[in-house]
Amino acid sequence: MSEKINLSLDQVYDLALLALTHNGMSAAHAAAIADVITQGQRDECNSHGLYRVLVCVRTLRSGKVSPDALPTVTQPAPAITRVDAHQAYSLLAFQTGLPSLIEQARQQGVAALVIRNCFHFSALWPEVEAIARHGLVGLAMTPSHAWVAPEGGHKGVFGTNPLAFAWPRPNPTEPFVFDFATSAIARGDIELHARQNKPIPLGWGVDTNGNPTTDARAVLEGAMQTFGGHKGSALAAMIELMAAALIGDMTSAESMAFDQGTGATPCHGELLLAFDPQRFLGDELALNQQRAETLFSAITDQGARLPSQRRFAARKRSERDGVWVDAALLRDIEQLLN
Ligand code: NDP
Ligand code: PYC
Repeated sequence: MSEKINLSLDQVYDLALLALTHNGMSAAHAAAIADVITQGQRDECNSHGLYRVLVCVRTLRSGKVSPDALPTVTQPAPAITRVDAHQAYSLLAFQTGLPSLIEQARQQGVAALVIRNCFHFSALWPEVEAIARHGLVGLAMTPSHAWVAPEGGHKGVFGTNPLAFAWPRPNPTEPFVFDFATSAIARGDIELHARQNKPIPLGWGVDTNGNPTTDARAVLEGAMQTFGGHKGSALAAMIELMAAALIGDMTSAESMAFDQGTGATPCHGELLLAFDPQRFLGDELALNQQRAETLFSAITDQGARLPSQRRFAARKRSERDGVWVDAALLRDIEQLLN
């Protein structure tokens, strides 16, 4: 077992913030990023927690990302809010566009938030959870880099293309949330296996010759596989269409070409949708919320778990006890402060 060190959530946030600002990021961007990194570490989503500080600083040092550009908002159609991140990270752009997304969804019933020209590293559940906290249903998707082969192929075409969904539930219950890559696993998880010299399960990817392998580094050089074969492959293609072609931003292949091998965070767009149940249902809202609760009970009453149940349990534990962070990762982050 690798050595672990206990940190409070405030310590996680402060470390992320310091590493980012020390490497030239503006206070506003660093705060937005440190907040989401802390949420990832808190919910024990290690591939999108403190590990991402390394990637963000590598991206800052590559000179590709703007450390301080402020997002600007336009409204190309009544239900569409567009935020241009101007080649900075996505999270400040999301924070900037969220109030308009919520307001438009309340007015029109359905609304979209389009984020363009952003460097994007983060898990999507913090964003759909933020939408659900306003009583709205949220859906989010984004491309990444063309690391994932289509079903039946062996060369990267798709990104790891996550899809996230949140359904608000009556307080004090947490929303129903799922958030998964359309690859068999997030690339970050394969990178963590490679860092720790651990084998990966078959089915996560193939080597450069297209052969299945349990060697994490061979998959990082070869191609990742989709989850659920042709089904994940089709969903990954949909995300390239919806969150790249439809919003006028880069596909995963284009983002990878733009990177020029620097290993920076992928640069592309993101699409978020919000639906207002009150607008869909009017005075039938309570009845239909109850029908949703019946569905959730049918899952949990037989011993199955809801997606995000593990994460919400981890959140409670971390808020009480702090988080256990890999000591080697902490050493690598501390190196970034020199
Ligand atoms: P996982 O396979 O770990 O989990 C996917 C989802 O399935 C989670 O909501 C999880 O809930 C749920 N789940 C897992 N096991 C069960 C189960 N037995 N029963 C019910 N639900 C279950 O995620 P991925 O590796 O695919 O993705 C990890 C993260 O990486 C995501 O947050 C994603 O947004 C992020 N990512 C970001 C990218 C980007 O470009 N920005 C690219 C790719 C991924 P729980 O969390 O509670 O286990
Ligand atoms: O883990 O696949 C991933 C990923 C790509 C971009 C950010 N996270």
